Amino acid sequence: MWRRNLLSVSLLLFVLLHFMDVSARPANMSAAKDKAQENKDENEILPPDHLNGVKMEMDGHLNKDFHQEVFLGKEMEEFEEDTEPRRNRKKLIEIFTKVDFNKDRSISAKEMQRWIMEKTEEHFQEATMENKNSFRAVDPDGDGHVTWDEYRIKFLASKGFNEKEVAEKIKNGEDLKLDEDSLNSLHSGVLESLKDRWFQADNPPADQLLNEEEFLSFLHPEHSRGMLKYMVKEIVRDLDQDGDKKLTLSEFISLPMGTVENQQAQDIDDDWVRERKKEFEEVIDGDHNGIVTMEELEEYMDPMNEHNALNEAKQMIAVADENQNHSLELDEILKYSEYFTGSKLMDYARNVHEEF
Ligand SMILES: [Ca+2]
Ligand SMILES: [Ca+2]
Ligand SMILES: [Ca+2]
Ligand SMILES: [Ca+2]
Repeated sequence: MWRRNLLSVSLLLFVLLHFMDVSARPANMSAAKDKAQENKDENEILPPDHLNGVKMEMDGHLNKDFHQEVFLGKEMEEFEEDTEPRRNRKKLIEIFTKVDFNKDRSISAKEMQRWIMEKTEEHFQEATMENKNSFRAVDPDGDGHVTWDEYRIKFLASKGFNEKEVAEKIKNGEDLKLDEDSLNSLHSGVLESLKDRWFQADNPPADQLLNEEEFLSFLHPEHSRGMLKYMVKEIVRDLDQDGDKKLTLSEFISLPMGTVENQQAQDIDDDWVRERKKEFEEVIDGDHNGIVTMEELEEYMDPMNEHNALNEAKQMIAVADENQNHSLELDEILKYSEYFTGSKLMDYARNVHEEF
């Protein structure tokens, strides 16, 4: 009797401990590790989730740094690295002087719009430069063309597969399905969606080879009309729950697939929902009928859209326009330095007039 009790008690303990062990395991560990690894190995040859100067990311999240990106252009990193307020202040004053095109010491919405377009172009030039290295990485023999197989090998190698083995298999026409177990370790469907995107980037006449320019639109769809449409289609597919290829507000504010690890954090964060609701109703849904179509989303995400740039300019001015004259003066922009550059200036109020 005593023994039987002991046995059931220890069994219960075992079950309890086991259960506790499972629930105590941090769920995000492996996901976080994978992500860091991914960023390190793949950022050269894999289409990025985040595109500088584009309002939405590939995973459907709003780009929260957008206005800083289009205000700072390629100087963005300088502000991040430079923590010295005096230098940042000087740089911000320099920028102010440049944005103020007619030199009346005040930035109008038109001037800001023009500046935003210029900075957007700068991001695209940077992407073009970076693409030269990325293309070299996928085209080692330098013949200027990359096949899907060549790219697929490089991609799998960046995922930790043995490059020679994979190359051999593909060369011999062997099915990669032999590797199904390891392929399962990739996000499901990632190869298919890359392949879709690859053939989408192949400009007519389709020769199934990408040259450097086509590879640029593979990595950076934001400046090619066809690829922009493709990116929008992908985002709508991920967010659309009833399959009508349009987005309602509730579809837009629920979490996209594949971000479940952040669910808890985002549940707590009401701001996230509030911001998305505001963006949906006030900006993305152009005709304000409660439905976002692919066309509306495409217009919203197009970085070269001048109408968007003007709206953004007005929004940016409104944030700091303390004297309500619909333009920005130097003291306003210095006071709201953190909003414009991401870095705070402690002594913004002092010496504003000394510079002039
Ligand atoms: Ca001006
Ligand atoms: Ca829908
Ligand atoms: Ca609409
Ligand atoms: Ca003002």
